[in-house]
Amino acid sequence: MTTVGDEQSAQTSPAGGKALDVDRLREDFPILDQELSGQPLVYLDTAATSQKPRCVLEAIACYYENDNSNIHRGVHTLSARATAAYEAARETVRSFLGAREAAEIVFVRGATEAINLVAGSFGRAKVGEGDEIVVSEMEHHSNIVPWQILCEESGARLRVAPIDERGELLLEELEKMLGPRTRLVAVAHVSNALGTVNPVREIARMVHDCGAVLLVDGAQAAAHLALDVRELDCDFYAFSGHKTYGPTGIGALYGKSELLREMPPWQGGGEMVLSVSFEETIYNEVPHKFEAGTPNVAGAIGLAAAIDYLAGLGIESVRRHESDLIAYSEEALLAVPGLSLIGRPRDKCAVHSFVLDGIHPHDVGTILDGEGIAIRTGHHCAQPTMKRFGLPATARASFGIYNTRADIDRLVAGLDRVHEVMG
Ligand code: C6P
Repeated sequence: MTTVGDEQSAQTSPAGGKALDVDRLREDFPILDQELSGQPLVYLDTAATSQKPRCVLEAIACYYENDNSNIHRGVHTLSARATAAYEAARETVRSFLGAREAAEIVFVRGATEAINLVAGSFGRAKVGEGDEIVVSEMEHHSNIVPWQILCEESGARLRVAPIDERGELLLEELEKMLGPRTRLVAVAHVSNALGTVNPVREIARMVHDCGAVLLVDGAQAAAHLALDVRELDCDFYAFSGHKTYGPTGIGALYGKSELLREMPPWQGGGEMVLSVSFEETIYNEVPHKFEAGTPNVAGAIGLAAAIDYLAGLGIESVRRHESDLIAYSEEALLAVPGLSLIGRPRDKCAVHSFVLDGIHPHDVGTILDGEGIAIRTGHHCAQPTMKRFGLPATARASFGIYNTRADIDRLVAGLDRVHEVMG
């Protein structure tokens, strides 16, 4: 047994919340009630995408069965109902993120599109030759490549704040990089490859002290942590619905209203305009200015249903349950011969990345699949993070509200099977 990083991982414990009735809530997820390879499914890939509770599936079906229409356009009743449901979903997201106004919530396809929107709009308007964008070494490709494209086009420079062996951001190194040339800092709230929870509030203070803005990639945080963008004091916050028990193809970008109002449009089309002539086009108000074309109405309604579902469970209870899973699985995994956990951050959320001595992660994933256990293997779209740890890939088990200690026991038994098969 070896560990990468410091000996002790000081898992922060949640403030409270009552215990989740996981056996009961699993009944809300029809997909979990099936066998794979003759074994009950154990789903440990929520970081890639979460499963969807029945209320989300029903909300989407109900919309298509009763209200389906284009929005903000028709005068007819169905259009009015669809518009009201879509805008109500925006209000649900506003409240979920703790934003001041619904106008600060832009519906997008997901975290990737949200970040590209900021790079393409804020970046195009505010970033020029000699300016600097700072990201961290633990970012997902979605929070690297849009900034690389922006830098190529603008002549700005991309700088990378390093992480340590635990998988924690070196805050003093980050602070040293910030200066008058810094325009924007983009960091994950939670790393998808390491599970690290970044101290966003502290980072925001540093970033604002140098006059730059902070974008937080919340793709891996939104389903797991209590969020309050005003308390975090970030300027932009991005997340995906499908990792938050909602459908694919929908997510949201929060942006402080003064920034969104100043930013130029990103994509052009219907809905983002008030009037168009060949001489002059007048753009719509935020957030509609950033929602060109017919949006994913059903997706927004499904996302709102997912957020209501999570809120009904209580995010403190979710955090409490998942912290227990992280602590229980950490101990269990470290007892597996030849297993190394990659990253031992003191504040970890819902993810364990690991490698087994002498066994390729893909073999681990394939053999576990044969045992009915779904994990993710590969570089997790975080190749620079893998490089930092000198690895091409890891195996990753990630947790959600429906996972149990019994799932982790099955994972550990599955890893014994991996050893048997691989000799
Ligand atoms: N990570 C994973 O298995 P989209 O694809 O737009 O919904 O999310 C992109 C994204 C952005 N940031 C982070 C931190 C992420 O984890 C992801 C998606 C998945 O880890 C798929 S690669």
